[in-house]
Amino acid sequence: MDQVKQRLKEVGESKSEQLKELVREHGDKVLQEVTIGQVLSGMKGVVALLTDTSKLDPSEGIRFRGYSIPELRAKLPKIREDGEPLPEGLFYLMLIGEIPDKATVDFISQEWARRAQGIPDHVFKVIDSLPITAHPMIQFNTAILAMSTESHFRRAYMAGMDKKDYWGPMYEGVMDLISRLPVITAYIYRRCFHGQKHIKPDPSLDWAGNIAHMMGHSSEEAKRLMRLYMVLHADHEGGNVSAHATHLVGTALSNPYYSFSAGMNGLAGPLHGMANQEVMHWLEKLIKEIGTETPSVDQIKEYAIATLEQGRVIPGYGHAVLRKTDPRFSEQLNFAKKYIPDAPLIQLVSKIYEVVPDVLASTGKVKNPWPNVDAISGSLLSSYGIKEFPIYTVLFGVSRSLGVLTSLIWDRIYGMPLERPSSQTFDWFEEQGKQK
Ligand code: FCX
Repeated sequence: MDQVKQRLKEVGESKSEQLKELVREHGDKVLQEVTIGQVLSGMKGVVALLTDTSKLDPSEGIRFRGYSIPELRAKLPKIREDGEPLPEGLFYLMLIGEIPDKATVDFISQEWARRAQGIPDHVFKVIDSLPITAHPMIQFNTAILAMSTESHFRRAYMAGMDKKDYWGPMYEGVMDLISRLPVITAYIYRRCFHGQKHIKPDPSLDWAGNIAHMMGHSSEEAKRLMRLYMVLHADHEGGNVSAHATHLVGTALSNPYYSFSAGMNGLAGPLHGMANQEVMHWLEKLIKEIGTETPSVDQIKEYAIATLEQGRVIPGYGHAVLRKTDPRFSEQLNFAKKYIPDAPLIQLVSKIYEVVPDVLASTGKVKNPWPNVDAISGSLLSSYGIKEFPIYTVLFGVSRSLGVLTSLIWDRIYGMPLERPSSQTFDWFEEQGKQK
C-alpha cells in the first residue's frame, strides 16, 4: 500500500465510523424546509449532498478543506518559491484533509508519471477512429470510457469484494485515471490542432507541467500557467453539475471511469465548463462586429445589451451560488496583470468587467451579475499561445478530476448508498401549492 493510501486508510476508518454514529444519533434531525420554488428552479439552496473536499461561500468563493485560494498559494508546496502551488498538493489536501510536505507532493508526481504509462493501445485507437473535427470533449470522454477496461473497481467487484473494501480499488482507479488524463488531453490536442505530432511525457516533470509540455507549450511560463489553471478549476463543492453527476453515477457503484465520464458530459454544457469556450466566441464576435480589439466602454455596453436582447446569456458572467466576483476570476486577472499586463485580450476582459455587471444588474433578474472563472481563463490561455478554444473545456475537465474523483473515493469510504430522491408530477406540485 503506498504512503498516500495508507494515510487515507487511517483517516478514512475513523471518519466512516463517525458518519455511522452521526446517522444513528441524529438521523431524524430536520435540516431545513424546502419550497416549491426551490425544487422547480434547480434545487438551489437545498442541502442534499455530503462533500468534504471543498465548500463554496456565496460572498467569499471557494475554500478547499477550509483553505481559500490565497491561503493555498501560501501553504501548498511549489517547485520554486515564486511559482504556483502544485495541483498534486491540492489533490492530497482534498483527499486527506492535511497540507502535504514537498516530499509527499513529489511522490504523487512520480506515482502519476509512472501510472500514466499504463494507457492501453486501444484507447488511442478509439480516439483515432473519431474525426478530428469531433469536439475535443467528445474525444476526451470517449477515451475516458475506453479506459474503463482497466477498472480495478470492476475487477474487484466481480471477484466478490466486501463493502468495506470498496474504497481501495476506487483509490487505485482514481490514481490511474488522474495520471492518464494529461496524456489523453495532449494526444487529442496534438491530433486536432498540430498534425498528429505527438510529444512524449517527461517523467521528470510535475503533472501540470507535463500537460503544457506534451501540448507543445513547454516554456516555464506556460507550465506556471497550467499549474494555476489546474489548481483553480479543481473543485467547486458538490452540487455543481460535473461534481453532482460524478457522485450520482458513482452511487450505483459504477466504476470511476463511468462516473467521471458522466461528470464530463455535464461539464461539456455551455452553462457549465463549456462556458470558457463560449466566452471566446463571444469575444471574437465582439471584436469582429465592432471592428477593433480595443472597443470603447459604450461599444461593449451596446454589444452586451444586444446579446441579452437576442435572448442569450453573456457567457462567463453569473453563478448559481456565488454573489460576488469569483475569486478564481480575480486570481487569474492578478496573474495576468503580473506577467502579461499588456496582453490585448486581458485588457479587453478587464474593460468588459467594468461594463457587463451593470448591464446584467439592470435586467433585474440576474442574481449574480459578476464574472465567474470562465470569463478570463480562455483569454489567459490564448495569451500564452494556447489559442485553440475547443481544448479549454477539456483542460477544465482534467483539473476537475482532482476534486470530483477525490469525493468519489470518499463516497465509498463513507459507504454512501444508492442515491434515489423522489419525483412528483405537476399535478402533485399544483396540489401542494393550493394547500394552506
Ligand atoms: N447572461 C444573461 N442572463 C443571465 C446570466 C448571464 N450571464 N446569468 C443569469 N441570467 C439569467 C438566467 O438565464 C435567468 O433568466 P430567466 O429567468 O429568463 O430564465 C435569470 O437570469 C436568473 O438566473 P440566476 O438565478 O441568476 O442564475 P442561475 O443560477 O439560473 O444560472 C448560470 C447560473 C451560471 C447558469 C447563469 O448565470 C449563466 O447562464 N451564466 C452564463 C454561462 C456561464 O458563464 N456559465 C459558467 C458558470 C460556472 F462558473 C461554471 O460552471 O463554470
